[in-house]
Formats: sequence, structure tokens, C-alpha cells
Amino acid sequence: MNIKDTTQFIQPFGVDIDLENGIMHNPTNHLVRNASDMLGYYENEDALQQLIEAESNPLHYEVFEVPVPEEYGHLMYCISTLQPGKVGDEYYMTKGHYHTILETGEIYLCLKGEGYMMMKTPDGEWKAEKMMKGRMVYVPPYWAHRSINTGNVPLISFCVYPGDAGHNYGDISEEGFPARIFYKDEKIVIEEA
Ligand code: S6P
Ligand code: ZN
Repeated sequence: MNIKDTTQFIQPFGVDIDLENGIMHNPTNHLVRNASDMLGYYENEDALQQLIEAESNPLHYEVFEVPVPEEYGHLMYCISTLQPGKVGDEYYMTKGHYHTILETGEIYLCLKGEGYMMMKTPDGEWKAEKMMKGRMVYVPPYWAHRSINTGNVPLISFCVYPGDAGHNYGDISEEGFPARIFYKDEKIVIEEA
């Protein structure tokens, strides 16, 4: 067998996932983001501060990974579990990112809950695709992506993307996305910035 320099040879393995609670057993990486990690991301910064102080900095989302080599040919995967809630009128969301290698896509299979995958391109085009249990959202190459939970239970997804994709948060923290999702007048409303 000719093993390429680009792509390590590793042993096959299996991973147990609690689909109902959105937990990967024995993850080697467990990322936890609380409200205080989201400073600058919501429209209503005062409401976020209030949440941090009055509700003891609640959990926002978790990502469980069993990392594989971050290389061409491997497939990185994770379970992403985003709590229900609002900051002011705006639904809880992840930070969102581009991939460092922009021309890499991602598959999100929604296992529980409901919400949206908010996506944008560097040129400012945007699209919000509905997420719900049993629905797969394809994030094509070049599109930044952020999950938004518009339901009452955790939004749980399984995602898969190229091992060498990487994460680029840079311009999202400065520019955000062109649209936000709120609960207003007893409805879910997608508003352009
Ligand atoms: C990675 C994939 C997920 C997110 C996770 C958290 O490409 O899209 O693992 O990293 O859902 O979101 P964020 O925006 O904080 O990385
Ligand atoms: Zn991604």
C-alpha cells in the first residue's frame, strides 16, 4: 500500500452517541460555550450581560469530537448541541465560522429540535435553511455557517467535514451575518441587518 505524506494511516474505530441527549461518549474534545463566550455576537449586548449576571452565565452550546488527523482525506465529525433560549428577542445561536480552507463543505444531520442554519458568503449573499429532526442541511464550500435554535429543546446535530477544513471565526466576530432570527409578535422572524 502506498501511504501518502498528506494523509496518515490510522486504525478504524467506532464511537457511541446518545442521540436523544446529544452526547458523544468518551469524546477526546469537549468544547463548552457559555453566554459569556458570546460577547459581541448578539444584537442586544445589554440583554446578554443581564443573562450572564442574573442567570449565572448559562450554557449556550457544546461540541463533542473524537478528532481524527486534521488532514486531507480524513473526515472530521462532531455532535453539536445548542441549548434553547433567547438573548433579548434573539434566539440562541453558535458563533458561526468559515472554514480556513474556504472551498470545503459540511454536512449537518439534525437529530433533535428545530432551528435554522444561517449561511453567508464572503460576498454577502445569505440563506437560512430550516433544521429539524431528520433533515440534513448541506453547507456548500465557501459558505460560513451558524446554527440557531428556535425551538424549546436542545438543537442536536451530527456534522461531518473534511479533516483539513479548519475554522475561521475572524470576520464573523467583526461583521456578523446579514440576518438574525428573533421571536417577535409571537412569531419567528428572520430580519435582515
Ligand atoms: C465544524 C462544525 C461544528 C461547529 C460547532 C460550533 O466545522 O461546523 O463543529 O464548530 O457547531 O459552532 P462554532 O461556530 O462555534 O464553531
Ligand atoms: Zn464548519
